[in-house]
Amino acid sequence: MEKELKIPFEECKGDSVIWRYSKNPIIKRNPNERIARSFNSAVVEYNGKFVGVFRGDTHSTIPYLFYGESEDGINFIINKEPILFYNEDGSIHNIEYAYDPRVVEIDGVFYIQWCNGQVGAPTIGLAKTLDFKKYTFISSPFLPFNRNGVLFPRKINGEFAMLSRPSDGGHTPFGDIYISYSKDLVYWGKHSLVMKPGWEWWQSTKVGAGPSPIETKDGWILLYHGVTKTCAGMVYSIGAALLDLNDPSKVIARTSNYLLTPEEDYETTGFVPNVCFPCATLVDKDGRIAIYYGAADTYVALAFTTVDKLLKVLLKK
Ligand code: BMA
Repeated sequence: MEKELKIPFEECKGDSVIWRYSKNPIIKRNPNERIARSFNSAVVEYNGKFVGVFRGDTHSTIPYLFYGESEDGINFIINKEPILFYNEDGSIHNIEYAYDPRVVEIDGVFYIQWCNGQVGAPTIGLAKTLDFKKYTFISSPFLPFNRNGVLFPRKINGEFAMLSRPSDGGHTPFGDIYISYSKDLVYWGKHSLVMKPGWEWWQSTKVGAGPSPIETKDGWILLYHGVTKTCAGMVYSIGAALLDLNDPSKVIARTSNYLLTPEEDYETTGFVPNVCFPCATLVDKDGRIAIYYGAADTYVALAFTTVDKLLKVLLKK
């Protein structure tokens, strides 16, 4: 019998909707000899442990994905060798670069989605694992350029559903969140718009899906990053939206205020200043949520919220 895991959680001392872990960041610079900076990473519960697929920017500055594990969801040991992905025919799938992973379990299979370099052009890579030892590459669901591929944690009306952000070559910021469906995880279609950048300055340049959406009776809660352009570069904040359970292209509500914006030193200072980039959540049976987010493209940090608080702010209860 698997032991029941206690997700990392600290109670809120004020009235924030999302609040930070008091001992942030949880992964500091140079977490091992191979990785200079780990950030924008995904953590799930597996086999009585917390396991993660971590973005690791190496000394060549090329990012790859690395496996890591932890007993408490806070202190992680990250492998020095990147994850190898195998094609169905047993050959190794060539990884040019890989970043911003998300991991979600659907019916006992763990799916990894990440931004995958293909001849220099990023698009979404999709792979699966049953045990975090052997990883099978499934498909490239979308044409380049695309980022922030995020699978829903269950099929919707009998089909897998994935959010993503088609974009241009990266020269001009552009970013709307779309949803696409697939019966087999290989062929994707029925694409439709979910949300565009918002009117408010913090989310007016682009938006991108964060962790896999959280199912509630009122809809899917989607944490997302909202980006603004300033004279000193872009600023990445965290907001939330509520999507219809049966048709998540329908946005029931979204926050007009950011819920977390770069304020602490580890968010405002680093390789890329002013970035809070959520990639994973753990949710317990009482609706407590641990959010793993990348800070300043340098650290992994942790923040907390609850399903009730998010629904309250979204539904203005
Ligand atoms: C985006 C992605 C993220 C990164 C962010 C800020 O375009 O590349 O990985 O955190 O920029 O640099």
